[in-house]
Amino acid sequence: MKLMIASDIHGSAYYCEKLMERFKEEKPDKLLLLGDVLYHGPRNDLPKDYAPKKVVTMLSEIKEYCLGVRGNCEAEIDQVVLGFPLMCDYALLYVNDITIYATHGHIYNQKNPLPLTKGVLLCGHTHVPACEEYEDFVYINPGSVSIPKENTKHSYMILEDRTFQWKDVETKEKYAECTVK
Ligand SMILES: [Mn+2]
Repeated sequence: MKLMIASDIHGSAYYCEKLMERFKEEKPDKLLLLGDVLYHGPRNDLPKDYAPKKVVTMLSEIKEYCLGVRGNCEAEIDQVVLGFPLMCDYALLYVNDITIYATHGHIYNQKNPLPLTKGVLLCGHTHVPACEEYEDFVYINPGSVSIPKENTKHSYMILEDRTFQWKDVETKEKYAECTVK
């Protein structure tokens, strides 16, 4: 299956719209959102075209495709307006023979992993793309759709077969990839 992965939209209607354009082109089987969907959070500047209600409208249109985990900026009311499950701290997925431990990253991360055996620990939260091998897992981060940090790109990821690709959400250009064993 083809999985699209995105994190840390933080209420940016501009970048969410770009993500929706890429979603229509990529035609993934599912879109996995790693949290921090609607609000900017007190440590971030407002992202471009900050409009959480517009983000709700866009994601609601494709809610049957959406899988989610809770970020540290999510509020309880988000579950009511978004219409797909988003309030758990982590989700386990088994995709293309890969066990994926999906979590936002503020609780469980590469320094505080879940009890993992041979899989991918997929986190957002840092807003910095990453692919790092550890003894029991590979830590992978798509970076942020709207507020990238450390001079990284406005990103999303595509998983096909066993290869994760990092792409620029505005240009669709692939700028990195990682194949897991
Ligand atoms: Mn965030």
